[in-house]
Amino acid sequence: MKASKNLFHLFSAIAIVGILLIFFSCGGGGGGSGNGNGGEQSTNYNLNGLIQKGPFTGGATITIQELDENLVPTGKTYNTVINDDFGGFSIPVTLSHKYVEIIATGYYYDEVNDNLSSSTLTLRTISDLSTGESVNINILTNLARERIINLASSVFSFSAATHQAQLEILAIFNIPPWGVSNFDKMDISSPGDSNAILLAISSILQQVATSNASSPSTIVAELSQTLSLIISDIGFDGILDNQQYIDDISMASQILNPFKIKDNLTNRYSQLGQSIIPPDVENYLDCDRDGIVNIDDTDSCGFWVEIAEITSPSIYIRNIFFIDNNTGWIVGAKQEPPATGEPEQRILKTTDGGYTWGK
Ligand SMILES: [Ca+2]
Ligand SMILES: [Ca+2]
Repeated sequence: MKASKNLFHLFSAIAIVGILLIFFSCGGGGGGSGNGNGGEQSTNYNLNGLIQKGPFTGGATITIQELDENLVPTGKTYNTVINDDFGGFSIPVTLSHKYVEIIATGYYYDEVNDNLSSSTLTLRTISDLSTGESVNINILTNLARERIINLASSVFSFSAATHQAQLEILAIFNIPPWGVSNFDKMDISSPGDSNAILLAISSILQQVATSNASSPSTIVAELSQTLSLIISDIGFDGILDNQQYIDDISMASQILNPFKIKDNLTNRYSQLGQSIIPPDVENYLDCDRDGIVNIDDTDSCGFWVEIAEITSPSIYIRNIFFIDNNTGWIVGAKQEPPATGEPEQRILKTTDGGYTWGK
């Protein structure tokens, strides 16, 4: 497979150099908004986005608070509700500053347990509308919010604080940060690596809550408590130190069934009349708990991962077996069985885990 353990260490080293560069290049703090200090110039936004643990259901409430350059609420707020079961919202707002905090409270579809949450969950984001009017609120934006505020209150600009908080949170889940979108642009109902990362972390924390809950009715309370504890642990040092939660996260990452999660999500959206391709959550779990997520690991942990359709040589598969992660055979026929007689047989072999097949 690709990448390796060493690659992540390289990522970490480069990331630290990158952070230092940002740190030294933006000494003045603040963030340099186009609105400036006096900031009375108003801008109209068509603010929209998705609220997702799993998708929030209709009736969820959303509060938008304008924040000033120091991320302090100005007192200007807007309220709206979600009208569908996809977690979507859209509201025109007029703001004098580009920073907002969005707070959403509601029931959600639980993609791990395939049911609606038994009570409401509150998720937040702190976002910069100059990066776009679409702002998604999810478990990652919720984890990052307080850390961003703490970093931005020191010498970090808002964008550097956001970047740093995101690196730290991904590191808790052993996820290399390269090419990852801003948390508030991720969407569990679309394909892509960043979306897969969101779905993996959402599902892991849902599983932690499920495992720790004394009954199904307390899963959401358990999830809220888990989120609060992680937020306060990483608030000032960016590192999760609570060993119990480190172990719980690792265990959840192992026991989750990623294909059931994808099926659950696909079926849920299908029941609501929407066809989706869920992201490949299996890539960002760690099924053997060695600290390397599956996409970068050489272990397959006994489950199959779809990598490519075999188009050449053509084969009608009858059986497939592997003796290790890389070496396997397909037994089949050159074409679909004819109505009478036997089709011509074919055996193909792979030595690279199924990426290429030959005779
Ligand atoms: Ca800590
Ligand atoms: Ca692993």
